[in-house]
Amino acid sequence: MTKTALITGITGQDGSYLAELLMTKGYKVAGMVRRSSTLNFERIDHLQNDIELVAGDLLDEGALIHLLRKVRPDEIYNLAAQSFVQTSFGQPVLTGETTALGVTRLLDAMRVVDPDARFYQASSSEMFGKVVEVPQTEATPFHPRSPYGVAKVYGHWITVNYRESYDLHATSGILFNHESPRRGLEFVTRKISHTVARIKLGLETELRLGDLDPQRDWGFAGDYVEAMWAMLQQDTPEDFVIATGETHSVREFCELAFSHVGLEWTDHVVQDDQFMRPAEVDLLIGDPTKARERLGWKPKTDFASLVRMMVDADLEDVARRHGLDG
Ligand code: NDP
Ligand code: GDR
Repeated sequence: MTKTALITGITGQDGSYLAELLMTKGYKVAGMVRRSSTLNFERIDHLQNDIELVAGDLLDEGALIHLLRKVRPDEIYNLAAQSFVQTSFGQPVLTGETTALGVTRLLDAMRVVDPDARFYQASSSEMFGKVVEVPQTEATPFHPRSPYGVAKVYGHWITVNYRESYDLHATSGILFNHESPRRGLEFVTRKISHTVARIKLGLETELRLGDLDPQRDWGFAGDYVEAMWAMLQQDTPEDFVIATGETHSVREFCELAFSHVGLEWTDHVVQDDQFMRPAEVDLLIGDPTKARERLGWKPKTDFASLVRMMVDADLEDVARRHGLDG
């Protein structure tokens, strides 16, 4: 029988990769989209004939109830969020409404309409924040360092709570940073790959960044959506850390991205206080042992391949947009 999946956040980076994956597995895919004055379907343009787009917003529980009655999904992937850490310092209440309470609204709608569906919550390594152990596992205590991280901790625990209180098949995937050519331009990896391409093509000379020391466990988004799906195929819902088990600094990402196009990063990178955060997360490195043992999941794309993939994609894209030779 064909399964139906509902993806919130389908217009985002992960939503587009997950929709592609589920379609190759024969799912009927519905994606929740919120109203905007201009269309922002760039990442899912190529899928639009094959997926159903339904209107809704994590801020409106009534709309979520109607939406679930209409779609009747077997699996719900809650990827929607205000996901940019820096913005969460400037818009902490909106971030809480969407990224924290939004999870309760959707879980509650599922409890009312579709208690037998399976639910995935997009939790984050930002919950570990000021880390209390290295590497971080499913058992590591949380110490978030931003309103975004705090909101994700709420989303994580409300998912656990609905699982325990109402016996829902609700899973929280604690995913470490994952990137791709579809990453939003304000996140540091894509900001670097995109600006490196513009510098290489003569459209720009400098790259302004904040702190270069933070270290992240960076993987490829295409690999990570496979883990989301695998988690919902488990008979018993549980939480999993998804990571590569390697960490690299922002500085290392710069070095590799510039050297890939034959440039020296120190000639172009300028530090700029406006990109510094009131509280920083210095070091993240995940231990994906449980995911490997229980889900059979492991990342396929290493750090250097990820950096090259992103720079090459931006070189091609920027050249095409400007009518230049890539
Ligand atoms: P993006 O920022 O690329 O996408 C976020 C999505 O959420 C967009 O589709 C956006 O819609 C939607 N959205 C925002 N607010 C609302 C709202 N009020 N109602 C409905 N939809 C809304 O995020 P990613 O794809 O990178 O991440 C997916 C999820 O995983 C997020 O929850 C993120 O916090 C989490 N996460 C991401 C990690 C990463 O490294 N990428 C790591 C760990 C967790 P619109 O296009 O209209 O703005
Ligand atoms: P992060 O991603 O905060 O880890 O959250 P981001 O790419 O924004 O920052 C990574 C690190 O780079 C430092 N940095 C800069 N960051 C940005 N965006 N711009 C800069 O100019 C810059 N200079 C240095 C940051 O301070 C930080 O240390 C991402 C999001 O996808 C979250 O939604 C997700 O939950 C986590 O990853 C895991």
